[in-house]
Amino acid sequence: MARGRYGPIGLTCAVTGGDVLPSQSRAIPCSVDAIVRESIAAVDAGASIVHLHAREPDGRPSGSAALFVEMVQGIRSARDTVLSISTGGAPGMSAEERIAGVQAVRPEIGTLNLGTMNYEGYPTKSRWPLVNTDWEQRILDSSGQVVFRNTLGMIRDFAAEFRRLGVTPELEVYDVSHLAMARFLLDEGTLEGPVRVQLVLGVLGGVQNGTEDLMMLYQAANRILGPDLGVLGVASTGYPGQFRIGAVALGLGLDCRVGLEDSLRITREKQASSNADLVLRAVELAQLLGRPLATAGEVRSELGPWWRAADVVRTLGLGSAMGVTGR
Ligand code: KMH
Ligand code: ZN
Repeated sequence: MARGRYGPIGLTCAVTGGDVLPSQSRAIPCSVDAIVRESIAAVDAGASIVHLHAREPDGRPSGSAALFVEMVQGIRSARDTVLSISTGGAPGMSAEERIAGVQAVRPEIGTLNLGTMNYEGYPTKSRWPLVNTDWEQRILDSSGQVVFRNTLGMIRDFAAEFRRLGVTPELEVYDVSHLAMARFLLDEGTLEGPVRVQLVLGVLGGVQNGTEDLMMLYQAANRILGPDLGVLGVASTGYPGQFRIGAVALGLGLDCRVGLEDSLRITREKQASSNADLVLRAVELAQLLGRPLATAGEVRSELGPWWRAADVVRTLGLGSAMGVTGR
């Protein structure tokens, strides 16, 4: 479902991720304070949604519930923004670690990845031969062996937690097969429509990040999900993919995502100095194409049925999790 070609855009900023390595860019925020600062700056630059992963202070990807709570407290106490918490985590994390953030903070949105796949940045090792730490070196050395594990059992378990907590799943679609999985999950009742979907382009293991790839997935999403398709957004990796695909998505009336999780460059020659740098470019594109930026309230009004059901609890003041009482 497009909101209309002049409708407000829900712009997500993916501020840190679990795949990019701190040695690749000094701009990647790792400590709680840095992630909070970058998130606030991204919101001030125009992002309606902040997508979070957690990292230990040295930058190592983490599934620590405590870190998610600290980050969310810092962001929520400073700005009214919609939060999306990753359950993709990073390669090698257990299912328990991956769902911990969503359980701890009950965000508006949590990511739900729909299939086991290869998952690599494009030949990272040859592009970034030098890293500063042993843990980053181990990640580079594991290139070629990475499996992003999302079994049907895991997907059902995560979805059940989302339903219980009143969190809207954002379905991460890296290929057409994930739309078939979404259809299956809707038909068996694991998911309820209309679903929020993010097309993810340019991960090695999924589709490439060409405009044709976007149009192929866009058409397939509409065909396979039909009236069950709710808000549709796009994330694309690398430069210029992030902006090129973002521009097409904006033209189609879709949401889009930028941020250092997906791309470290602001131009071919220059690294982004912050997440806000990337958000400001996306805002320029939105302005050129006549799309206003969605407020947090507008994004919340389009969240899925589980969020709306939990809203009754929130309105009655019965919620106790941070995400419920924290706004
Ligand atoms: N790293 C992105 C390409 C998640 O966090 O669950 C996909 C992503 C998924 O953001
Ligand atoms: Zn992510």
